[in-house]
Amino acid sequence: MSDHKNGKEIPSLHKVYQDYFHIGAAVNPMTLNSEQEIIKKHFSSITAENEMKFEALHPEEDRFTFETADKILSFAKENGKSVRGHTLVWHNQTSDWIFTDANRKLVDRQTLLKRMERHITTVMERYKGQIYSWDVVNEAVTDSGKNILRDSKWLSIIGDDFIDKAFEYAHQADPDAALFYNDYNESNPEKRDKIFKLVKGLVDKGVPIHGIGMQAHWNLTGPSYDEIRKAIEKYASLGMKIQITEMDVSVFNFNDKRTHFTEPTEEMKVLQAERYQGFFKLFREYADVITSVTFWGATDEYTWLDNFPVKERKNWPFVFDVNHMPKNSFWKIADFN
Ligand code: HAH
Repeated sequence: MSDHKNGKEIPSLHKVYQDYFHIGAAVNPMTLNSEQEIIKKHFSSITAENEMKFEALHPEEDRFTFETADKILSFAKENGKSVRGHTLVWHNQTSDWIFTDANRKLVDRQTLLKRMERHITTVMERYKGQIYSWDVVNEAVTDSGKNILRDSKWLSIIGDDFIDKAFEYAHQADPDAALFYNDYNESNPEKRDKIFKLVKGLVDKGVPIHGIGMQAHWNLTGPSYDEIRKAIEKYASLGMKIQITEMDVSVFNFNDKRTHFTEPTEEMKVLQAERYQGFFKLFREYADVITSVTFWGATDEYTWLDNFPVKERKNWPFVFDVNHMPKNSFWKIADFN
């Protein structure tokens, strides 16, 4: 990997931002190998893309599987990287055993609370002191309708306070970890107001919550800078820290079904660079409340968006290209003075 591009030295992105916030990347065992040089040079924080999710760590009631997550933590330690934890309570990628008994019937509230507590406590105590912030609850708010909370087994079995309990157990397990509520479509005005109401309710009840994770799965046309700014300001008005937790800037609109592109068009590249410039300008303005900005990957060689929401639609959402070279999107956020 060369450190120069056309005679220009490539600065380390996290060093450029050291007086502002962490620059993070989601990693997995494959990218920790294939994209290792980029991860080491440009990111001060890492998050396991899938390896700390419920189903990865706790496939059966009495069996925890920490090996892969442990390796990610060792990489972080050896390379001086901070770690964000993702995620403890979620409706996806969660083993079904937690909701059911031996006869495959749904368990009662007390049983599920006990199981939730054991999961949170075991995981957080194992990594105590090594993880600066945790996504305690992920994506509990619904996108449509007037309800605030999404229909899920956590909600139907425990009730609205499953969120309060998750934060209480988490705070008990590691009182020094910053505890986050994390969600997507976080800048959409309707969903933003629901997230705001939910978190305000928690804060008013004295639930130990410290921040809101804005996933930031954005694209070339939305959300607007104005919507993002309003979301940051509303969330921060609750005294919450903000982390940008899963940033990627898709070159497609969500439902664009075109799968034939083998590389991004010039227009996509130009627009993406402009968008990255605008987003990071905004983040720098709010550096007093934003404590980290994590991309949901590192280079365009691999992204979950290659298969979501449209299968086999290659995407190029990051600031490093498929060959790990800095894109114009990189220079727009690295060279801002
Ligand atoms: C996220 N959901 C999850 O938090 C993360 O764990 C996963 O690896 C990828 C994305 C985002 C999401 C979305 O943007 C739209 C619909 C459903 C889920």
